Parts: sequence; structure tokens; C-alpha cells
Amino acid sequence: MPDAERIHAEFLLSAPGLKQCPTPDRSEVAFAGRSNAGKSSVLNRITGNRRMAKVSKTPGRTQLLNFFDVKTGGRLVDLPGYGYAKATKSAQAQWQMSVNDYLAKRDSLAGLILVTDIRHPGHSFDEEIMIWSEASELPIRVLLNKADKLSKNKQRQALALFQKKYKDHPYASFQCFSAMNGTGTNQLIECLLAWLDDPQ
Ligand SMILES: Nc1nc2c(ncn2[C@@H]2O[C@H](COP(=O)(O)OP(=O)(O)OP(=O)(O)O)[C@@H](O)[C@H]2O)c(=O)[nH]1
Ligand SMILES: [Mg+2]
Repeated sequence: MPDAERIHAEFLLSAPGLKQCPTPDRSEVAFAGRSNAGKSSVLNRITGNRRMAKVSKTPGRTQLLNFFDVKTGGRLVDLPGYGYAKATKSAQAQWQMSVNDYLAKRDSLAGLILVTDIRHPGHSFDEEIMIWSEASELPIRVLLNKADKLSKNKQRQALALFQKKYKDHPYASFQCFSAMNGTGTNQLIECLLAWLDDPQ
């Protein structure tokens, strides 16, 4: 696979909460989104390694904050998903607290990738993250993932709707993506490398 189409990364550690995260000595880009939107699959696609992050048909697969060191510098972080209804209330509360804590307090966070399902826009969690990133002045790239499920025309319509809705958000950018067939991979990698290069 050509280098422009993948990011060389290796698994570093899994953390149940902020306290167990690695020393924040490198820029980090975190993958957030609802459970089952495809965060882990996107990570696997851009690293060119299908087993890098755990993927599952059952939502709620990723239960810890998983850190990956990028060879050229920086880290990628696979976060547990929001809204996994079948987890016990206390397990759900625990993950969401660890994600909220991470987002609110992690000094090395340089940018966020919000993974959404292109067919289901406008969930309340996604909206909250958009508002939060604007207030926190944190760059955010919204992925309309699972683009392979829609025609090219419907993809363009979905993208235009998002862009219109958040046209006043100064830190947001949007793109279609498919972890399944690779649509949007180069565009996303370009964005990630620019953010990871940002000195903290
Ligand atoms: N068709 C299609 N399916 C996808 C795509 N990305 C992910 N999936 C599928 O969606 C399901 C969930 O993917 P995951 O990557 O585990 O989702 P996640 O967001 O990490 O989920 P949690 O870890 O539960 O938060 C799996 O069955 C994937 O194969 C995509 O681009 N296209
Ligand atoms: Mg996952």
C-alpha cells in the first residue's frame, strides 16, 4: 500500500480512564462518535491494518481508551462509543465519564475526528460534540462514514447538509468516508498529519 494511503502506527496501551493515559508528551487526535459508527474501522483503514483496533458487529466493542503511536510523531486515540444502550447503566456511565474526562482535560489533544453514520445524521451526542469543539476552539473533522451505503448523489447531498448546518463553526470540516472501500482515506490522512505535526 503506498505511504500516502496509510499512517504507520503501533498500539501503545489501553486506559480505563484519564489517570491511566500515557504522559501527554505528544499531540493526539482522538476518534469520537456513537457506538457502531465505525471509529475502530476507520482507524484500521487509515493504518492499513485490519486488526489494529477491535471492530465488532455488536456495538460497545471498544470499552477502553486505546492509544496508538504514530511513527512520524503524535498519537491516535480510539475512544469508546456513545449511546451503547445494551451496556449496564454503570458500565455506560463509566465509559462516558472516561471519554468526557479525556475530552475536557487532556492537554495534548490537538484535534477530534467525529465519526458519524452518513445515513443517520443529527444525533444529540454529535450535536453536543460540535458545540463543545467550537467552545473549546478544538479543530474537528466530521466523517460521514459508511458512504458505501449511499449513491454518490446522496453522499453529496448529505455532505452539503452538514456543511450548511455548521457553516458558522470556525473549526469544523467535513468529508465522506468509507472504512469499507477506502473513500476519503487520503483526505483524512492529510488532515491527521497536519494536526499531529502541531507542536504542543
Ligand atoms: N458498510 C460499512 N460498514 C462499516 C463501515 N465502517 C464500519 N462498518 C461496520 O460497522 C460496525 C461497527 O464498526 P466499529 O468500527 O466496531 O464501530 P465503533 O464505532 O468502533 O463501535 P464501538 O467500539 O462500539 O464504539 C462493524 O460491523 C463494521 O464492519 C463502512 O464504512 N461501511
Ligand atoms: Mg470501537
